[in-house]
Formats: sequence, C-alpha cells, structure tokens
Amino acid sequence: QAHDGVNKASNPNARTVEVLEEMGKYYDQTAHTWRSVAYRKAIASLRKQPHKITTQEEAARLPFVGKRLAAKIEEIVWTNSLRRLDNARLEPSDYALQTFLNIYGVGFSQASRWVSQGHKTLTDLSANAHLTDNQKIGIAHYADFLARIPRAEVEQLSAIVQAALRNIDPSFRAIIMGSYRRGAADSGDIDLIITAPAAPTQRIRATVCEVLVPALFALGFLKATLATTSKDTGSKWHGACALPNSSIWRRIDLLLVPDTELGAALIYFTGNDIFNRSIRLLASRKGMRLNQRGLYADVVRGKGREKIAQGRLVEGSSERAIFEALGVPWREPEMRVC
Ligand code: DCP
Ligand code: MG
Ligand code: MN
Repeated sequence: QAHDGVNKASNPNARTVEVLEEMGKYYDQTAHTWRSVAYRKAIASLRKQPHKITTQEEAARLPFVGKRLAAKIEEIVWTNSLRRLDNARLEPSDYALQTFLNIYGVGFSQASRWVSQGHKTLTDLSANAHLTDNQKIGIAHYADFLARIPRAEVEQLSAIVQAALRNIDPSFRAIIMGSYRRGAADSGDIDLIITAPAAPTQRIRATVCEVLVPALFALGFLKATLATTSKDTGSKWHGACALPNSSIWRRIDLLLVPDTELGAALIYFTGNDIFNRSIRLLASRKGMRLNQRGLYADVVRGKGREKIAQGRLVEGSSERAIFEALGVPWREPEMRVC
C-alpha cells in the first residue's frame, strides 16, 4: 500500500479512498470475496479522478461504482466516515454467534442466548456460562471437531471399529457412510452403519451398546458419548474417538440397522442431506414416503400433506430396489451431491 503515502496529500479523494479501503479490508477478512473485489475496483476508479467526488450522482457515473457504493462515497465525504464501517467494527456479536454455532450440539437458540447474555468468546463461556457436559466437550475440542478428517484417517478409524466388531461377532458389519461413501477427500466426521444378517434391531443395539462401545472405550479409541437415542427405540450412537497416540478427537456416528432396513438406511446415511430431501420429495409426489427405514406406499395424507397413516412397506432392504420402485435411475453415491 505504498501508493497511499504518495497519493494521500495530492489525491482529492484520498480520505474517501482510505475509508473505502478499510471497508474492503473488512470484507476481505469476513470472506465476502465478491464484495471486496467490487470495492477494490471502485477504489481504483475513484483514485484516478482529478477532482473530489462529493455527490452520489457524480460517484455513480464512475466506472465500477454502483448505486449503493455511490451512496457510501457521498456519506463518507459528508460525515468523514461510514456508518457501515462503524457497524462492522461493532459487530463482534456476529463473530460470537458464529463461534458459538460451531460448538458441537449448539443450535441457534442456545448460541444467541449466550450472545445476548454478553458472552463473546469461548474462554468467556468456559469461565462464566453454565455448560452441559457435551458443551464442555464441544468447547474443549472445538478445533478438533471443526477440522476435516482426511479420507485415509476415516479408513484407519473405521478399521479399528471393524476389527473390534469382528472379535465380538464376525457376522456383524460396519459400513463407512456419509461424505466418505460419496467419495469425499475429507470428512467432517465418521459415519458408520452397523448391521448383521437376520438380527433384529434389539440384538444389534445390545451388541453395540453393551459390548462394542464398552470395548472401544476400554481400548482408548472412544473418548466420549455425546448422544444416543432413547434406550428401546433408538438406533443412533454419537460420540468422539481418536487414533492411538493422537490427541485429535474426531466425531463418530453409528447408525444401527437391521438388514430389512439396510437399503433405506444406505440411502439416508449416504446423503447428502439435499439429495435426501429431493428424493423424499419425489417419493411424496408419487404418493409414497421414503425415510431411513424404508419406502412406503398408500400413505394417507391430510390437507397440509401431513401424514395420517404410515402405509405399506414397498421396499426397505435393497438400495437399488428403492430407486427402481421410485422410478429413479440408479445414482452412484459419488453422484449424490446436490
Ligand atoms: N443427514 C440428513 N439430514 C441431516 C443430517 C444428516 O439427511 N440433517 C444424512 C445425510 C448425510 C448423512 O446423514 O450425508 C451423514 O450426515 P453428516 O452430518 O455426517 O454429513 P456428511 O457425512 O454428508 O458430511 P460431513 O463430511 O460433513 O460429515
Ligand atoms: Mg459425516
Ligand atoms: Mn455424521
């Protein structure tokens, strides 16, 4: 920015340029790339003007200066600053909200409650807010849980679960799902379906919750339990794990699936979430209903399309057969990115 010093005294629009540059820097930092580019072009254009630009109309005639930027230029000239810039400086609450939303298990209502209570940083929260055990874990492993997991590490972590499962009952399988199955180079967490031929959900749950999970804790692989669905109806186990000798905790999600539901669960847990929404919408347009357990027909819906009766199971066990029953051409997991 050497040109600043050179131009400052002589350029009639120096002060305006200076304020706009600060604004552009703010957009740079907040990753509003498109806006920061627009600012840079407008600044270059303004810098070339031999006279001081003082009104919105004059500014709007310059190349690369749109209506809104023109209004800002006029405001800077008359007030020597920009309200939006002061707002930008005053917006740490946005950063706080963003920070809090990135804590595992924290949703919008909790995050905004903390912001309105005046909390600004994670350190703040740890010291002054009343936190649940999960929130404490989420904060302690904030960076860990935000980091992407390389594909090779997803495989290493899954292999540990698969080996433990083989020891317990060789008929059990752990299938790597989520973004990994879609072919992603890295993943946000490890998603595994745990299934076994001809085993009812109850038996799979008993094996996972009473044998596999304790064994993996004993091994030091599992680090924390974060969420499980209620004892008898549940089919999910969420927690954290780590490679031996690694201090980085990774999020791991287990979905317990009887083979009668495996096809529907494969579709659900492969995603992505947008793909799931669109294929479910398509099912409902055809008078059917797709969820993580199966594809159902003769679903009775009320006026608001709300479901009144569950309907008859069309297909649950085969992923391909569900596509066929829906009349949708087969899509490889890698292509299920919307
Ligand atoms: N899923 C869904 N709707 C949600 C959450 C999840 O349909 N609200 C399904 C689709 C996801 C799959 O479960 O692909 C796994 O969920 P994840 O949150 O683990 O997402 P991904 O594995 O797709 O991505 P990431 O790499 O971020 O974990
Ligand atoms: Mg995932
Ligand atoms: Mn997941």
